[in-house]
Amino acid sequence: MASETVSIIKSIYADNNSIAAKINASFTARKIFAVNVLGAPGTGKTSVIAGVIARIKDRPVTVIEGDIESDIDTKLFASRGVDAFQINTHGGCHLDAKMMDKALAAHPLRDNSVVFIENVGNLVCPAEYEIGEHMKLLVVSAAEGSDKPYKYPLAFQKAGIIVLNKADLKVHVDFNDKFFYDGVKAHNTTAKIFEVNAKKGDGIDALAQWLINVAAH
Ligand SMILES: Nc1nc2c(ncn2[C@@H]2O[C@H](COP(=O)(O)OP(=O)(O)O)[C@@H](O)[C@H]2O)c(=O)[nH]1
Ligand SMILES: [Mg+2]
Repeated sequence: MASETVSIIKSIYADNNSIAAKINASFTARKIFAVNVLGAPGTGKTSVIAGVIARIKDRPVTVIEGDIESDIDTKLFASRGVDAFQINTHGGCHLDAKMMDKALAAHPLRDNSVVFIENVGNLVCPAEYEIGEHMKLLVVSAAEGSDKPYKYPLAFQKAGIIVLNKADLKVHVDFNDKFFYDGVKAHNTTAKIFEVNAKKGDGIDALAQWLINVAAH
């Protein structure tokens, strides 16, 4: 029984990954750079995306919003003139490659664009599913505490870039920098790490510039 369960889970990931690889190849061929934005609810994913895309001047930008229900963040971006569309999972705790494939057929992206996909707010499942992205951007916030790298290792392992948001709240929540950074390093020694206050914009210039450079290569 246990071995059957393992093989079914393996096959779910294999099916997902083959669709994700197809999406990724199509993005790459069309010079579309895709960032999968992960993080728990309320860490500031939308705020970080908004700050970064305001600084991308020379390429088209699209934001894809993944939520269990609602289109609040999509409406926010659309109201600012950003090309944005919604994927609702209706209970699912993450986006998967099939959902992306279907959504992209209904809403084709522009060549040479940069696309930010805000995944469902959750620090667990979204890290397990490739959705065609070139890079995972993990948003964690000081308000969540410094122990998250130890408790949710996969999201930290898979991130190409880690944004520690709500840096302004560190002093109020006894955030332990050493404990946090030791935990990150234990799982990921290559990810670029930025500390920001997405609400005020502190640190967003450097983050956006780094992403713009990576997206250009
Ligand atoms: N103090 C503070 N609040 C922030 C910061 N970034 C976002 N917020 C607030 O945190 C809440 C959730 O942000 P949001 O971007 O919607 O998070 P999401 O659910 O991860 O997309 C909002 O009320 C934001 O104004 C920050 O750097 N500092
Ligand atoms: Mg959001």
